[in-house]
Amino acid sequence: MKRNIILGCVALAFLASCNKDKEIIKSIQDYNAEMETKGYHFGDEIKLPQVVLDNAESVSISFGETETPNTKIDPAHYVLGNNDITFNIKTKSGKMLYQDASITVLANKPEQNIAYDLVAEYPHNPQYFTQGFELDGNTVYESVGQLGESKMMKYTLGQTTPSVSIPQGNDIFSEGSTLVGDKVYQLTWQNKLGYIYHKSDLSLVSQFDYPSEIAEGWGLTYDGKDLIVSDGTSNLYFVNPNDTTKVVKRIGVAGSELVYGQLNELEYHQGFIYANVWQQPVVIKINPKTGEVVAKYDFTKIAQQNTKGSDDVLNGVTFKGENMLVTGKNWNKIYEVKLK
Ligand SMILES: [Ca+2]
Repeated sequence: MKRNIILGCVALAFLASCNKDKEIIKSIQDYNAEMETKGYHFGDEIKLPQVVLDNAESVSISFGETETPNTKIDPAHYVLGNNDITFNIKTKSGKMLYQDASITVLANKPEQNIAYDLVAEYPHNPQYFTQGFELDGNTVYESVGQLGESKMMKYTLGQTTPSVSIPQGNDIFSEGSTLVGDKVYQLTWQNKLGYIYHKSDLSLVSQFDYPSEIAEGWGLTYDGKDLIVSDGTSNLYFVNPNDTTKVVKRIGVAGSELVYGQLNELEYHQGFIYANVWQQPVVIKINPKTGEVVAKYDFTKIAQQNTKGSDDVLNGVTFKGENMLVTGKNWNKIYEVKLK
């Protein structure tokens, strides 16, 4: 929601200054709209319109509780991706004007396009609406979604029949899953509920609640310390697996030209987070400290063989040694690629 408040514009005597206030607000709105498309980079200055500079005694920027007069895009205040801020303008006539804005910060370095060779294919049951996908040794742990069909299961890579399959209630829509030690964690889409299973036989250990700021459960992975959760936005949330009620860190994910939204299935591998973008045949490699997208893998050719509509899209990334495995919802294959 955008907000602007211009107080005291009722008396006729103030009409001229009120018109000026409206001009100031309009100039900031226009500038914001232009910059929301273009984006900023760290080190850039917010270049306030001339009408603001001419008529403001002071301008500050607030981020929730904190406030700064600094108009530089400084990592002390901004993260990559979308930042909600408010411009606070004190006019020379002593009035306060406020305008909310979303500041889009992009990475300084372009993401690398990484090529790969297809080295192997394995069968995948096309009935599986893949939501979570992880290989451990030669065992695939897969979470399957859709109401009435949701389940958590494990099977040997190369086979399609699960050795264990735990179905869920008809009101549950399963999402991402990940291994945490000898447990498996699984998210649900809108049930606001997660499950923890024993890895060995997928017997249920317990359920958990989400932190309230995670609106929906999408993808899930584990970096050895925290769970990493996607919720269909450009944000990734770090959550302690032993206390799932709080977000310990949030990053916004952006490349040099765009903020990557709709992040879905995830995989943490050797210091980086890999994510596929919903309804795009793309996997991105993300620096977990900053959210910067450092590399991109284009799976257009593989997706073209499997994607007929809007549901059967690429959704499943894991690693087999140094090679990446990818699959999708209702795909009949798992692909192993060697990254160049
Ligand atoms: Ca995965």
